Order: sequence, then structure tokens, then C-alpha cells
Amino acid sequence: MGRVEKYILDNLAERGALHMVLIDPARMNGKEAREVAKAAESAGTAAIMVGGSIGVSEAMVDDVVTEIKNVCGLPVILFPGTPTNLSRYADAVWFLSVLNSTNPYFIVIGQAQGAPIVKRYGLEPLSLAYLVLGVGGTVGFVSQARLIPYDRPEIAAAFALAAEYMGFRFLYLEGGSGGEPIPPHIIQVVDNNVSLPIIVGGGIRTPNLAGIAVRAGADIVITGTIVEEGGDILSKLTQMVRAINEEGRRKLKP
Ligand code: 1GP
Repeated sequence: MGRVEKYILDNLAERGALHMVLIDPARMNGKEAREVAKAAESAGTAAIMVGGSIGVSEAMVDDVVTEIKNVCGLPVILFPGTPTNLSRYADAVWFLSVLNSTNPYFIVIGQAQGAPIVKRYGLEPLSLAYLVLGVGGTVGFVSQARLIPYDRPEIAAAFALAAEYMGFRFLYLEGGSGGEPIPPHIIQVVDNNVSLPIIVGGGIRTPNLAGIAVRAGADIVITGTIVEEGGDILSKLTQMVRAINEEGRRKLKP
């Protein structure tokens, strides 16, 4: 098992649930990302993810990752929309397959294009099954996902189980950035069916929504938009992490 995967799993075992910040280089430059990363580390965020669906070049990812690395000791995990979003300066990459895409490019072809780059850059690949649900947002549109409807939790559970049987190590339930959060009953049904760590993101704007996701079964909660909106990022992230830790501790109780 790689260093970052071990770090995530050890932290999960200790804290019950984790928070990660997502920085989209199309929306934030290196200097802005640096401030977010500093705040995230002080707030108790577990890792920084960097990536986006549209308008992200390798140079932009390099800029953001190097600025973060200058000030922050947390692992930086790439979250690539395409193989051109890889940076040699990151620690790891969510090596993701959009399992409910209708286009093989997003299931395995892009991954084949990127795999030799991951190897050359020495990035730790974190095998991730990625499912896009509900409205799906930009990522659902770009990756041509056949969106899983919220009134069909059994479809989400079936895809999640298939992901587990196929050997993926993590599962991401994506509701689409800036949209509405995935309803808890979906997370619950998925959690009842698989033992993979479940990552949930999209539309989680408040500590309360983060707590609801963890209570339903999320192991890792991702927030992107709230840090893009500025304001008192340290305070926003501190409250977010507190809510996630609180629910996480409850999960650890026998
Ligand atoms: C997008 O799930 C993430 O992939 C984050 O969504 O920007 O809505 O926090 P938000």
C-alpha cells in the first residue's frame, strides 16, 4: 500500500471521517491556493485535492501544487479531469474511472493515456471508482455520465458493489460541484452494500450538510465551492472539519 493511501486509511481509522478541500486551478491561481491550503492545514483538513473539469492545463496545476507545497505539509492529491491535469509536484492522484460514463474515454482510455505519465512522475495512484449522480453538474456533462437518479438508490448501490468487486479501493459519489448535495438516503444505501471508503462531494456548503453526509455513511467529505467564494476561509473550514470530526467520532463508537 502506498504512503498516501496508508495515511488516509490510518486517519480514517483514528478519526472516523475526514475532510478534504478541492482546489480547481481554473478558478484559483497558485497564490490564492496557497492561502486556502494554509487555512485547511490549520483547520484540520486531511488533504488537498487539485483538479477540474474544464480549462485546466498542466502548467496551471503545477503552479497551484507548487505554491501549496511551499506552505503546507498535507498530501496533495490530483483529481484530474483529463490526463493533461497531472503534475509531477503532487504526492498522489485519484486514478479514477467514471464508471457510469457512456463514453469509454472516461472509463479507461484517458486513464491509459495518463498511466505512463503517473509512472514517470512517480505519483501514487489511488484507485477510485467515480459515480456521478443527480443533476451531475459540469463533470456529469463533460464526462458524458448516465446520471444515476436519486429515486433509484439501488442503481447507485449496484454500481458501488461492482466497483468493490472490480477491486477499486475508494468510491466517490459526485453530485456535481456547486449543485445540491447527494441526499443521505443514497449514501446510506451505498454504505449498507459496500465496505469501500465512500467519498462524497458536490454542494456541501455548510457544516450541517457535511455532518448529514457523514451520518449517512460518508467517510470523506469534499468541499470546493466554499473556499472559492472567499470570506473567512479558516473559520469556514474549521467549522466544517469540526462537524465532520464530531460525526466521525460517533461512527467510531462500538
Ligand atoms: C466537485 O464534489 C466536488 O467534484 C466539490 O463540490 O464545489 O460543490 O463543493 P463543491
